Amino acid sequence: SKKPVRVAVTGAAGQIGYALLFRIASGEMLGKDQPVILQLLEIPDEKAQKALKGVMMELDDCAFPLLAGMQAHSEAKSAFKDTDYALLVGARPRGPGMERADLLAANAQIFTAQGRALNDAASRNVKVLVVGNPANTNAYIAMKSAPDLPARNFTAMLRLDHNRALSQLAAKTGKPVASIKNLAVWGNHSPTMYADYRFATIDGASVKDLINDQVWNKDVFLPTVGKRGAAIIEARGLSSAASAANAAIDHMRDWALGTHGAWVTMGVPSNGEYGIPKEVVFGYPVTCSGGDYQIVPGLPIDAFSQECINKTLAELQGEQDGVRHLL
Ligand code: NAX
Repeated sequence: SKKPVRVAVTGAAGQIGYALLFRIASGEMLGKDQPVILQLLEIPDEKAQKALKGVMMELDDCAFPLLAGMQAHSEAKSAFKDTDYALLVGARPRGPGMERADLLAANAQIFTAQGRALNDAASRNVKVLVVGNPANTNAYIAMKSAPDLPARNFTAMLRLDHNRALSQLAAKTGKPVASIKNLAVWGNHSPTMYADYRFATIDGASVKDLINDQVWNKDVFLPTVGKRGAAIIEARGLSSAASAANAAIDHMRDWALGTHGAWVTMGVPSNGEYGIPKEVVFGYPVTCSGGDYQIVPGLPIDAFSQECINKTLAELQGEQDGVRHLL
């Protein structure tokens, strides 16, 4: 049988954590033959640590055959020791009256510390997924704080946007979600993201031709996907949790086990692809194989798409400029 791998999860007692840990432990992320050791991080606060213990009691009670070990941590360096995968879910939420700059600064502090801890303690091949918002910028901060690790091992979650877009396209076309191929989401995990179905196909037919409605694209589809998080909060009274955890599972599974040619969306540091400045952590269509990802090359960008990409890039660069002095 396979040797266990170490999976660190931060914010482990939060609502995404609760929807995520059981699926990792059951083998949905890394495969039904891959034992895992969970290294769980929460803030030192007594209530958070106690809640984490409760989640671990429930994990125990599942008697998962693949769960080879589990630890609670209140400090990043011990939580990330030798870890092969790190899912950075915990972040500082926007409190009442909190300015955007304060939010960026609070998260910059968390993600510089966690980036350094990964740099010092994690496996040299660690795969990092940042879920905590602002996810792209937090991933950028962690990457910049971990100079001894490969930059490309730091990624941000845009998979929820990707999956939301797939679901809207399935509803619009009346076709199964699984039949839709080659969707791309560009940019920031925020309402400015650009979900792009120009290359998407269903059973070989162009989704763009099937829908053939640019007004729907611009006035219905993009706002629906972009504002979906707010719509969930409005309906549920809480932010997306199970769907966010599901997207995190999808992202890590595909990165680790491959997509067999299928496109998925990951936020990854740019090497200048599609004119995005180097190091900006940007949502791109990628394929995964051999434990690595490749940005889909050579896609034509029309005027409307360029305008959308410029807008989401400008937002990301604004965030990045707002934290650069803190790095
Ligand atoms: P919760 O508030 O339920 O849980 C967050 C947990 O993180 C808390 O238990 C808190 O104690 C812990 N935490 C805070 N700072 C920490 C630190 N420095 N180290 C370790 N743990 C820490 O939030 P939840 O609903 O689970 O959401 C978590 C994050 O995901 C938020 O930042 C949220 O904005 C973000 N999201 C990102 C999404 C994406 O697609 N990228 C979608 C869903 C979600 O909104």
